[in-house]
Amino acid sequence: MGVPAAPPADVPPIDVARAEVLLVRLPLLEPFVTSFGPTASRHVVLVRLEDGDGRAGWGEAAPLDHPFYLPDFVAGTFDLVADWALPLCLRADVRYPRDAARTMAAIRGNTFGRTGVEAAYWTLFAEREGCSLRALFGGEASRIPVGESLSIKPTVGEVVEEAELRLRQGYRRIKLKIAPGWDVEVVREVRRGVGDDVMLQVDANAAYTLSDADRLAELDAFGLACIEQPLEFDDLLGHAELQRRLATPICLDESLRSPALVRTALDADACRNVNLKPGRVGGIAASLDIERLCRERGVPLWCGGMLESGIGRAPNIALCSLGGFTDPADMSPASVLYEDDLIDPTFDVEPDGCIEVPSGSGLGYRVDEERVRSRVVRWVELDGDGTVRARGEGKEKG
Ligand code: OSB
Ligand code: MG
Repeated sequence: MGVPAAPPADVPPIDVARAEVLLVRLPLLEPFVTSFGPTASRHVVLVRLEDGDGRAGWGEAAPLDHPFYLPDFVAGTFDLVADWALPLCLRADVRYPRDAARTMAAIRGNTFGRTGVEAAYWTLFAEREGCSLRALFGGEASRIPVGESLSIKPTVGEVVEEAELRLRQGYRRIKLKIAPGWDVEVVREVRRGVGDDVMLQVDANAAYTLSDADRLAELDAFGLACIEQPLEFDDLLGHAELQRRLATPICLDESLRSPALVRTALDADACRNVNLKPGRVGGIAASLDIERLCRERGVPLWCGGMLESGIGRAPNIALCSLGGFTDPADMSPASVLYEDDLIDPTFDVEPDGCIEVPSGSGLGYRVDEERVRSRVVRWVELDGDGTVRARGEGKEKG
């Protein structure tokens, strides 16, 4: 159906009675290693909105714990959400999800925090309407293809082994993390191991400079779907210059932090492939705008991941059901990354490399509230008008 900019008069507004912001620890099975270093500790910020009838809407803000991917980091995001983004929405008496995005547009940057709040409004609205996020976003596919993003490992052999394992499990695409000194050889060995027919791509997480252009051009020999974010996060013109020297399409991740930046990057030919993470581009309404832009221009588009829990992945999976998402998503299930998930049951990859898009109302998954509360390290509770009711640390919140 898709939500019009202003909902029809007969759709009752959301009325938030109570809100919580929870900083929650997620137990990673092993550190996730990229060119910016290991991510060994993982927390996310959860937003829980409750209406007067006791219905809940959940959202997740998932920057990393540290500021080495982008400026956003999880402790700062907790304060941003609890002290600014959520009170702004509650005081403005936001009544529809798109109004939440518009209200928070007053906040500069801090895209991950704003998205967590916006997602909670979308899921509460869907829950109240008894419809799925997929229906709300206007998506169609009932299943979506997924790929996996492979951490940097002690040896090339271990990367080849994991790539082969994931392909046996059905994954449709392999993405290798690269860094100077961990690039051409790894790609050569993985390509040799998996064969020419497998969709393969690399992600540099901004580890190179233009002076590495010749080295990066050596990757043209391996039939990669794209080279993701080779240069600095704020260097669109550098990427345009590099694209002129590469046959492989450049994909941007870190650089694309709003719909306007996606448009600018495409106009400048700074990328020919788009990684969309709702938290990075400024939210769900922003994601819907970018999906339309890429579909109209015929630009390959796929959903990236931020090691989210199932609560964070849920709206991403629903977005992927829209026609503009052409390539497999970085949406591997929690079983690959974590001891357990915050949703129960969690989703899994089926033998053909797809995950099912939920058709149930609201988030589409059951949140394991007991597990969530056992992992809370910091929390704030607010009234429906944005007044702080209580705040505390860890176990008090049982
Ligand atoms: O660059 O795409 C990235 C995880 C954290 C931060 C940045 C990135 C990633 C991934 C993981 O590649 C993808 C996933 O969530 O499974
Ligand atoms: Mg990336």
